[in-house]
Amino acid sequence: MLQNTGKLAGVTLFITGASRGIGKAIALKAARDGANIVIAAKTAEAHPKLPGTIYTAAEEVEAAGGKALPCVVDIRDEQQIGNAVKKAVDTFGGIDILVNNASAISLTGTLETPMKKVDLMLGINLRGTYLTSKLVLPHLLKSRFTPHILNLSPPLNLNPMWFKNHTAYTMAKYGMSMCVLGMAEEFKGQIAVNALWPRTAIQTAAMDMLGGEGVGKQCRTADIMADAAYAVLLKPAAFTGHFLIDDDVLRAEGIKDFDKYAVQPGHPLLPDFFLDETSPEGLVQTMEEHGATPAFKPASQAPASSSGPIESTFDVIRASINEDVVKSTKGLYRFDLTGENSGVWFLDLKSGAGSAGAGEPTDKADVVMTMDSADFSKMFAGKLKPTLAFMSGKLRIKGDMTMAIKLEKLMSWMNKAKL
Ligand SMILES: *[C@@H]1O[C@H](CO)[C@@H](O)[C@H](O)[C@H]1NC(C)=O
Ligand SMILES: CC(=O)N[C@H]1CO[C@H](CO)[C@@H](O)[C@@H]1O
Repeated sequence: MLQNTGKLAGVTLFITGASRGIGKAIALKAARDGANIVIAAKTAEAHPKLPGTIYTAAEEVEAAGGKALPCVVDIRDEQQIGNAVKKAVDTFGGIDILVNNASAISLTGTLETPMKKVDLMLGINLRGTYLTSKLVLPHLLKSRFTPHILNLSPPLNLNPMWFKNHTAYTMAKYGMSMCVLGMAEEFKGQIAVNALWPRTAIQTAAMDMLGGEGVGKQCRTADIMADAAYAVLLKPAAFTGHFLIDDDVLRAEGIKDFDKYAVQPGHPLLPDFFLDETSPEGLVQTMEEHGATPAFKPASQAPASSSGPIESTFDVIRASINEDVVKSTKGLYRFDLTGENSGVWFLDLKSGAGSAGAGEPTDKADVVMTMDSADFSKMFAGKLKPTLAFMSGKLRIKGDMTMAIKLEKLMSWMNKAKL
């Protein structure tokens, strides 16, 4: 756990959605330093299933050592936010930090999401964040401390997999992230504007309600977000425009033991939305599992897999080329392979003793052949006639046709040589 430093003593934080969960955890962490907390949230009366109101949160803030100002605010209402901002400034003399946490969620498809829900999500997440920022900004610009805006929103990941099942929610949440993108530049040198998002699901009352029984042990506690937010809020104004992940932030602070944040240490954790794996192969696999179409396959970027079926076909090709073949061909070939072993390969029968392998040819190819990688292997193994492949549309040829015909001769010669 990250130690408190006392550095937020006397600093005023305006936190939306602070009556429960992550927002409240951030409030309590700052309160332990002796910060002033404006709890701007909708809940004045306890929800039967979701305990906690702005008043119970205020009591907890005071008990932790902070000063609290609970304000009933619907962040869709300009007047109500304006009043809360004024009250905060009257009470604490200014506002130094804005945490935009308030958020609505409906993980439903386009046809299943009533416009009322769409408006709610866009109204709270996107518009509410923009509006609260707009009204708090003039006070941040006057802050005597290092002013910050911290939005609880994800990195702007345009992988369609994160849109497909819930386009409206993703658009609304990304609206918060776009506020970071824009305002970080707009207020560069004056205000630090960043986004923070959890790596894993976080246990909150709302999560228990959404996820049902058993989801809790796959979560980390809201403390990890509170500690990460605290670390970010102590950074200088130059630390801006970042899309941060909670455990990355804490690792950079020297935290090594993340079990302390787990609801059930050792239990596998549920990854949060919007975060992709770092390996391109893993990413393509995950996308396909989720029914999304990868815009590219990693093999077409880095086709150098040295053990695949295409590589072994090229081993055979390399073994059959020599100066004589080059002299009689004088052509540069490019193969754009699709399907399972997609990638770009070249066959240089133009210079020296010839060469072949993965990647783009060094010069402009005389002929480009596009086909499925499996058909390519079959063709070079003599199991699919190039002419037939071409006629049936399995093989597309662009460029010099005579070169393509020469290649057919080379192939039949290769296969005879093998026998
Ligand atoms: C989208 O929904 C499908 C079907 O319910 C599910 O299998 C998949 O995991 C979901 N993907 C994401 C990214 O939520
Ligand atoms: C009360 C509230 O809206 N809390 C939100 C704080 O931020 C997290 C992360 O976006 C949301 O899951 C909570 O709903």
